[in-house]
Amino acid sequence: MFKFTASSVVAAGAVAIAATGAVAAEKQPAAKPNILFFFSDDHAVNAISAYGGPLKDVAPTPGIDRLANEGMISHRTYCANSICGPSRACILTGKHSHLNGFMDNNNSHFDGKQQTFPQLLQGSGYQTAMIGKWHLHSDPVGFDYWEILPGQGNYYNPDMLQMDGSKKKYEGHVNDIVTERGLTWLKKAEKEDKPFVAMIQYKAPHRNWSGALRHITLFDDITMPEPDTLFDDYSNRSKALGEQAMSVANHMYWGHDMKFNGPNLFPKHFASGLPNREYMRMNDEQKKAWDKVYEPKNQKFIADMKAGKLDDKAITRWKYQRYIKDYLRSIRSMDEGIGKILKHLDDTGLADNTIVIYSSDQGFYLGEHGWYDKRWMFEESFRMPFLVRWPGVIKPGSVSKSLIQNIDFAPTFLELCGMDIPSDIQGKSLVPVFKASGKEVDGWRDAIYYRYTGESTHAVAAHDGVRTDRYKLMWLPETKEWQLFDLEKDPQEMKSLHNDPEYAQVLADMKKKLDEIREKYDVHNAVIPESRNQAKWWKQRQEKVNKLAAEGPKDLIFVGDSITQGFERAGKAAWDEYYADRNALNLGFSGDRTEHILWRLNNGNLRKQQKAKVVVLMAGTNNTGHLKQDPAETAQGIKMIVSTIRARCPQAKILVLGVFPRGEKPSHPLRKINEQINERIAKLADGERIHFLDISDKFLDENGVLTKEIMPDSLHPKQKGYDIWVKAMEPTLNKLGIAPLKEAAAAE
Ligand code: SGN
Ligand code: CA
Repeated sequence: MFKFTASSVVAAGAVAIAATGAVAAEKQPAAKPNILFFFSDDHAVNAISAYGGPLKDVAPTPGIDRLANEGMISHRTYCANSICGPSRACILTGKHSHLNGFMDNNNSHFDGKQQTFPQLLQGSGYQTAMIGKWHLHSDPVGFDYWEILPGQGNYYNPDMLQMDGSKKKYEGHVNDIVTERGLTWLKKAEKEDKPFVAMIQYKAPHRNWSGALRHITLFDDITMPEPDTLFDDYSNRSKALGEQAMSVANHMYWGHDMKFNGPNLFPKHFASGLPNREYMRMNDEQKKAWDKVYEPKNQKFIADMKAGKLDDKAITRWKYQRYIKDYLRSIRSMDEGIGKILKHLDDTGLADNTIVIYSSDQGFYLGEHGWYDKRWMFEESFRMPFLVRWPGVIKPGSVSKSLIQNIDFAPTFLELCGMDIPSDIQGKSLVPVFKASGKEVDGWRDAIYYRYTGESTHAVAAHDGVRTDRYKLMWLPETKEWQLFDLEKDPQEMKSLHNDPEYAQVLADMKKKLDEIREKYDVHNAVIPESRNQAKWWKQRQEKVNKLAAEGPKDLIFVGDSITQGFERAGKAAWDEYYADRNALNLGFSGDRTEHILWRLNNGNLRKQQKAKVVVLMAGTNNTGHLKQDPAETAQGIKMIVSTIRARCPQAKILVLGVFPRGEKPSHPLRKINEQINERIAKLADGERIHFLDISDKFLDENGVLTKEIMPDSLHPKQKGYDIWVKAMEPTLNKLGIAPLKEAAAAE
């Protein structure tokens, strides 16, 4: 741990205070503070007593509340994309999902090699650790130490993935284990002469909401207050609200969610199919303790149902009670764990020199709108808890209303650790907000951007939108609908005002705001994955190449558009000579722009390609040709493709080809655009995994003219063009690890 040398502390007077851990009226912040980041999964502000809320008295969270009492609570912290992996990716990168590439849980793989705050911190004199739930499909990068739950992780007797690739199984409840693993690391880190950044990330209270066994009788004799909107009928808003699959009434599993054993007896009321797998993980003794508590209640419910005592509403109410109590039970041991670690900081005198934050990846519906889960831009799931204690800087008991977003965490950590903030980070450092201790900050942001891509799980419609201090505008592309809410008059978001003539001006202003904020955050087609499945040939080709990819690892993969696909037509002879026997795969699709390639790569084209050796990429000319797209945008699309390949093919070298010249003469406007793309993407080369090669000149005569002999339509090479291409590229492929042609032949 960082001990308090004079240079580490702004004011010499603080040294003594910090070292003794004494509470002093005038604390001085350390120059190199430690950062302890507590993070959880799906914790709604309504389930934290410091936020007030209806459950504050029945289910207090004293551990977390300490941070509000001794520091600041933020009432306006929002995620950029309300699901797990995406929120975490936003936090690591300081960028919105479309620029960090992790758009959704189901299809995305996080490219850990992109710029992230832990990597930037490595080598800066900080020790970094990540312990607990990670959920980004790839291993953590940039941490000196990590130990993570695989995927979603388990509540009981969980496994944890180790840095060496092995798994370790721990007995007990996951919250207790994360706390213990966190403490163990902290105790080691304390002995080092370096400050630390530690991320201690709990699984709770994620579905299926399971408490430590010592807590499963909590709230037994209480009826939890119901939210006003438990029976929301979704009138006055888009019909998409009624089409999700996350309602307490209709989408709770008999086993998994409601904790019944045995077959679903009442299929009209309970979704069946998924048993409680957490129960199956318990040992006999744990099962016994569990059954003792759950079985009598379950049997009573079954008897009441059979006796016809419960109508539909009563059943929903019963389900809500079981749900909310289990959810709150799963929080209790986490809150205890946080309390325990905070006490450890007190006992060791570290508290004064450590900035402590509590947050969660998104909010959650606790029955509001009849729902559980998240994803929507409505307040309950859009909001994140955010509490921070910074002794000597933040006044105890501060309350902040500044608009904060999870993309702000990375730049905040960097600034707190004395690092520069790279200019492509989209979030803002929160240090001014912290220093303001609840006062308004001049020039702070006035709007937050949100974007949810849509995912099959829970069938929530894709949407994006903007929230200001008072209003929220949402756009649902599938149904082409606007939703507008006045949060001051309608905090529960029960009526969209987009058609209300009295709000016509507000609507116009908010639409403008949305346009501006999309532009500000580079939300443009080139980086937003898009399928072309509506074209039959494209869908079929997609299925065909997915099958080829799934057959097993290829050595050499070509990613691109019609120019790449042309290896199957005009370039067939060249392909046959050069690549047919070199375990190669052609992922070229005619007409594809960067956004279509992005979609494909996350939807099967690179399945099972973790061992690919070289991926050749040429893309962008259709962004130019179809849209005359700004080369900066197209280059950003190519950058996202490279990032996606890096995540999916962690061993591959990526050869980015300069986009081939198009248009006959050098002055052709589209040729110029492609040249500008190339200037930009040349910079993607990192001397390690990413390489750039521009062979444009080889296609041109001495006057820079693209002759018909090489590309008859001034865009697509004919046979001669393909010959030029493969020959010009061969030495680079060899350098990158593809055995030279002759050797390949000889090896057979
Ligand atoms: C699981 C849950 C979903 C939840 C997602 C995403 N189902 O799929 O209810 O929305 O995780 O959650 S479960 O049957 O496995 O419980 S997230 O927090 O990881 O984004
Ligand atoms: Ca989550």
